[in-house]
Amino acid sequence: MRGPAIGVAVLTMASLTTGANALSAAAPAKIIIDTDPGTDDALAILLALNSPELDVKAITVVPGNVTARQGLQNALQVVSLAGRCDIPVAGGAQHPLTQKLVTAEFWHGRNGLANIELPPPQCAADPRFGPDLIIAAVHQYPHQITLVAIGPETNLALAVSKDPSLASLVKEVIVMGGSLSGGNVNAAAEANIYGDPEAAQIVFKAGWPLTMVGLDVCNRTLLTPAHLAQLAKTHGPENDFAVQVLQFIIDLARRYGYNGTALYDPLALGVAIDRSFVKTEDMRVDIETRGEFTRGETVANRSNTVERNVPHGDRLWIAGVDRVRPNVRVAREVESERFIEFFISRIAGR
Ligand SMILES: [Ca+2]
Repeated sequence: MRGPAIGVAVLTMASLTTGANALSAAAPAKIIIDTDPGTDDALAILLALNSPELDVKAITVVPGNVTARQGLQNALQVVSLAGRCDIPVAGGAQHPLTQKLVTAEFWHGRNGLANIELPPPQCAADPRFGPDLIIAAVHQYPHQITLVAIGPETNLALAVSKDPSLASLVKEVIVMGGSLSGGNVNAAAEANIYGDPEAAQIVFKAGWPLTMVGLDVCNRTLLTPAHLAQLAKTHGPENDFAVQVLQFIIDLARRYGYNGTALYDPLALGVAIDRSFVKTEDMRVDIETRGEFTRGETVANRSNTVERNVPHGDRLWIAGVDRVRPNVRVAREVESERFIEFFISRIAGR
């Protein structure tokens, strides 16, 4: 764990030679959360706001689980609940790049927040356009910002398309999305990628350091009724809200045969806080944007090789095997119980 005492020590010699980079190693990690709130988004935001390892520079809202308008309202309500009106919260894209918006009130409640009516937000929306806010923040803090995308990747795609220099100026990008072993929307696609596959392909091909925290790994972070009972023993506005949200999604999951709910978006924030929650493997991952059955699938090359076919008479034949360069650190393992306990500890009593 990084501690404040280390930060003071670094101020002496290292800052003279390497400047901001040395400081940032000890200071809280600067992040921007791009989100479609969303029940698990709300839990992820609360985790981030209660984690001293993170310095949340902005929250940008993307349509997905709910419309852009509802999502902005929800983000403002959650940030208000946490008493953090100092954090800019901005709207962004109003729809996916090319396809129709698919919303998920079915899973998240009619308002996206488990039908819980939070008080009207105390915080006001930042008037800037989310992707522009991302661009400005990355330039203000070059090589220091981690973008954590926990919704469809429309805003990130718009930002890096408008300003390709972001690819070399962000510290890293952490995405909750995709899967190496089937989807939740259908057999192939995970919801965040399915929500805007063209945007996801731009984000996956952008050339920035990208970590994928996928569905298959998140599914192992199953917060059970026993965990919920543990969190329900403590109280506070955020704690009580989280308990209500979790109760809603656990009840919903039970109807589909699950004894608990996976902490999808919170795990992406967990990785931003402490990378050792997951183990990753470097792979070439592309997004299927066509595909009769597979639109929105994250197509991962486990061996990072492709056969090279060349013309040979009236056919092709295999002339060799080429290596492909990995573009994604794909989470493969997760210390799920440690993460769930960590999540609970950060929300408890807040
Ligand atoms: Ca989300």
